[in-house]
Amino acid sequence: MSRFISKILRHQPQIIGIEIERTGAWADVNALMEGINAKSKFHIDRPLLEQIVAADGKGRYSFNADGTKIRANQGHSIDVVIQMEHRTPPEFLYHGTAWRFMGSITAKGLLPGTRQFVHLSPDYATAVTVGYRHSKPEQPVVLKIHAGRMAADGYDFMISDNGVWQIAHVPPQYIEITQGEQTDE
Ligand code: HQG
Repeated sequence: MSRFISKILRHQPQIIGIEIERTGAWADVNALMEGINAKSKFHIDRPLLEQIVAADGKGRYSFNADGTKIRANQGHSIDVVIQMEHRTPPEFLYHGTAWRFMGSITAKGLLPGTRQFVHLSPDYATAVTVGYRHSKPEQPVVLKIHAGRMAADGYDFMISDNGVWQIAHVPPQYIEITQGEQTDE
């Protein structure tokens, strides 16, 4: 159910016949629930939706102040504008991916693909989990991003409300391929 909601709020609201506001990426909560109930195999009510939002391990969703609207905090492919904090990053951020993408990544750097931004993880372990989504059953490759150097060179980093770092592009010269286990120290 959470995956389905994420698909609706980030990528394809039209599959249940709802709209997402461009500014803020908000969807009307009642429209979302009615759309899901009318046009999918799922059944949802307000308590279940609140439970999904509260229980989400990555804080993927937020309600607005009066609880009438809901959004995904990051990860959109549809054209929305979410206010994100522009923040100086730590010296290193991480990106987990699959080895089969490395030829292209080495040549072009990290590109957002269908999403609005490249997503970077604050730590190695999170990047491993993200990388597995594309590399399974093989081990992912974890890239160490020289974020501090990028920031010093004028690159603009943002962080979503749920703590995912976002950037438009990471050029190849800031990307280091890590070998095996590594800690942040
Ligand atoms: C790769 C999940 C070829 C990139 C996660 C990635 C994340 C390139 C794939 C969030 C490339 C895009 C996003 C290039 C990048 N050539 N491939 N030049 N540049 N790629 O799923 O970062 O669970 O759109 O390495 O936790 O994997 O959905 O991005 O493998 O935060 O909330 O192109 O999705 O969050 O894949 O994951 P994705 P991602 P949720």
